[in-house]
Amino acid sequence: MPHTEITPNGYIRRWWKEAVVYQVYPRSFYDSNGDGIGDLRGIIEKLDHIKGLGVDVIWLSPHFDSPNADNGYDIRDYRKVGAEFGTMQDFDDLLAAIKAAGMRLIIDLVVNHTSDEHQWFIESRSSRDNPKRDYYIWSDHKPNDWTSIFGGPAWTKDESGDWYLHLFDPKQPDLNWDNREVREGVYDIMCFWLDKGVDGFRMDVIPFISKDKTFPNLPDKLRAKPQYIYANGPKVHDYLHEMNREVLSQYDVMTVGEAFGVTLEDTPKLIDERRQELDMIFQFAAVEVDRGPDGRWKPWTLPEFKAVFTRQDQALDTHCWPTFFLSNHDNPRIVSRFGDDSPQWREKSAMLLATLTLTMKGTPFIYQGDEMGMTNRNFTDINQFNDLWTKNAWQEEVVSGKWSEKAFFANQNKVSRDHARMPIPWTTEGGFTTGTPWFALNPNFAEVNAESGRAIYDHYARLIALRHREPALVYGDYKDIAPDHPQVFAYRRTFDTSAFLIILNFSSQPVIFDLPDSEPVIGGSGPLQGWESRIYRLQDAPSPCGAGRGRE
Ligand code: TEU
Ligand code: CA
Repeated sequence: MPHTEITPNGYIRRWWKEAVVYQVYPRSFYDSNGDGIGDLRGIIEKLDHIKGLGVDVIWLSPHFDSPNADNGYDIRDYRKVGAEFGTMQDFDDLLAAIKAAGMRLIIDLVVNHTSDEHQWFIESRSSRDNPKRDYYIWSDHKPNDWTSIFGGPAWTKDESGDWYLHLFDPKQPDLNWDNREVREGVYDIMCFWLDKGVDGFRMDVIPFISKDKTFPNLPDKLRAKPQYIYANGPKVHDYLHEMNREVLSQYDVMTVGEAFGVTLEDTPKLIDERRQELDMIFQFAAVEVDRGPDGRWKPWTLPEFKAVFTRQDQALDTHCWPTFFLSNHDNPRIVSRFGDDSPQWREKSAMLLATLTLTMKGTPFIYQGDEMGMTNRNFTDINQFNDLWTKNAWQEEVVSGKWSEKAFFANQNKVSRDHARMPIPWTTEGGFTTGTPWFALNPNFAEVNAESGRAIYDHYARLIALRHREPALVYGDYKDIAPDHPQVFAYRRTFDTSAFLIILNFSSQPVIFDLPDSEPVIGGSGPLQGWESRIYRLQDAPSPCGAGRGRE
């Protein structure tokens, strides 16, 4: 263990706590060869765009060989680059270019399940006595009523007459982590990439890896949210600790687990650094604020949203480190969801959400396109969607007659994962590809693109630079100073000798709010205007004019 430095408020300093992460969804980032699909060379060509933001780490969504039932989250060969993304040489060149630019790279580890086309599953399903039969979870009858996160039953009957478990699509069979050979196989894959020099992993639905083999039925109250059962298998902590001991602790890397279904109460079990499992997890409470008990869209309020962060802060002590994210490839666009995507307010509210993301406690994750203020689109036809989750919902909700088409589109236009998956519009002409894009660009690309989004991009870059200069914005204590205010999100970050006050107007109306007399570090002066965000530095000792900490 290298020399450890502890902050005055008790955090062990680590590079990944101080980092800002940018997520690339390669299929939609930039197409370098005109086949319509974003690729690894495309990321190299646009690396200056990422580097210019000042981010430290790139998280690359799956770049592996995959039949793409779930856009790469169904992996056929973990040691092979997907042909549409390029070659292993392209990967090595990308990694080298990222390092040369002074950044790090983490990749997606998707090992709760494989593709059904993975060699292990091909062997496993080939016969009941195949040596790899036990690599997956088989049963000679349907053992329970578990449902797939994507809809329908979680068990599929195979040709042998046995049933296999898939918590996602039938093309994503779940691995049997109780089999030591499976775990070793996964650890080998991890070492393969770590030895190339990658700096860690984002781990897909990692709390789901351990299954309760007594297979209890879903309790009634969790029927609509089975993830809270799936995330609580009996051995998840044993396996993550083992993975840490055997693999992760041998490298200076970061891990962030996608903790779908993990409660705040259970979070420290995964990330308390004394337990040596994961470094960080993604908590879902903030992005579930606009979802009802059935997962459908519901209106949200600012006090509910703010309360998530106070609860989180109170639940985690200095042995745990949070993340902050509002979007990724599974979520709608932040400006449409938490901001205002009308032409008048899109840019300002996108900037406010950037200010929020980069001044909160927890390692911030930015999703590609948010730095240009990309929006949701208005889907009007089922054929405009790509995502299997939405297509399944169409079958279950509309084709079955349960919902009207109108209700379906009203919901999907709020929640669809496809909002985030449209290709990046680099120019007013689109500029993603010279060919036909694999998925249509958002029809607003002429107005919303990297060129027109320059002011938003520059704002991100300024904020990232500020966060890097100011330990108070990384490690500082967090306090919401107006939790009940319906329009304003205002919080302090205080640290040793420095402190900041961040004030965000989550509305298009000007607001009267008690503001410091000093000039903000970022933001305008006078009363707080619609969607305005400001950052004030608070003076330690009250200044003669009375500005600073003593005043607010
Ligand atoms: O996501 C887990 C997951 O369950 C989400 O897709 C969830 O359903 C969604 O966020 C609800 O809003 C991970 C990946 O991020 C996702 O892209 C994959 O489809 C999924 O696992 C299966 O690998
Ligand atoms: Ca391509």
